[in-house]
Amino acid sequence: MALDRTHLDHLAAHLDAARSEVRDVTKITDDFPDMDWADAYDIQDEIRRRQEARGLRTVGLKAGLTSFAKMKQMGVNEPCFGFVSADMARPDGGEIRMSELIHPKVEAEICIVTKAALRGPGCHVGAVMAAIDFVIPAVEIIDSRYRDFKFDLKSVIADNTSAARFVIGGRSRAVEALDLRTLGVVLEKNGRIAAMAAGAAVLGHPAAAVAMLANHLGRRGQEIPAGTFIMTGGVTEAIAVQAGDSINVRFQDLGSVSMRFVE
Ligand code: 0L1
Ligand code: MG
Repeated sequence: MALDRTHLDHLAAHLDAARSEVRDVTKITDDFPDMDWADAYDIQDEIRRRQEARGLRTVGLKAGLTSFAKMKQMGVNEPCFGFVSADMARPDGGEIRMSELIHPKVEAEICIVTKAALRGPGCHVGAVMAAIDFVIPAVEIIDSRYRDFKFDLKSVIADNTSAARFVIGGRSRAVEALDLRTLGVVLEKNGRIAAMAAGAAVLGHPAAAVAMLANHLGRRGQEIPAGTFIMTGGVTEAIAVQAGDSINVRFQDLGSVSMRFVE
């Protein structure tokens, strides 16, 4: 750990305020170049603690930067992990207010809910498959607090991996009824196909993202509890949206998730 408690608290307050005041900031490693990976996750944990203390309920975990298209888009080569809270959830087919966000982008995500705890190290795809209660589709709306999405991985992790909104829709299915690798996803923006991919775009298998999350938490002395909602990461690159845009994502065997962006 390179930063002391005072700096960690200061940076958590800084990013937390940027989120609630809907304003962008420069990446925090500009001022704290020595910040290490543990610091980045400690800042994220402190943001989570502050939000929970204000009554915001954490309702799930997320993996980000798990598809090769997304890593390429952002110029990074490893995933990151964060959390989602109840205030970020919006209904399927509903409206997302642009005035509450800085510069949102959408990501189509295959999500799971666990029925057993997962703990690393050594967690693998097989253990994850045995622990999946059901699979459900969602769209994540990311909104980096960093100006023009200019950041490095440590800054993004501290900023709770750009988490902002999410919409769960479609229908849930038992994992045995699906092939998560060949599960096709088509993302339409204003009625036109903007991106498409299959589940294997996520680290070869979406369950691999969950195993990486369990192993990451294991290194921090934590686990994924039973009953956890987990977003495995966008299958394609993220797609920028503006007021007036409609998004509809079709997930093979899982139905559709849609939303409209309004002023
Ligand atoms: O969910 C994600 O993949 C977000 C990762 C953070 C980087 C970004 O803002 O694109
Ligand atoms: Mg995502």
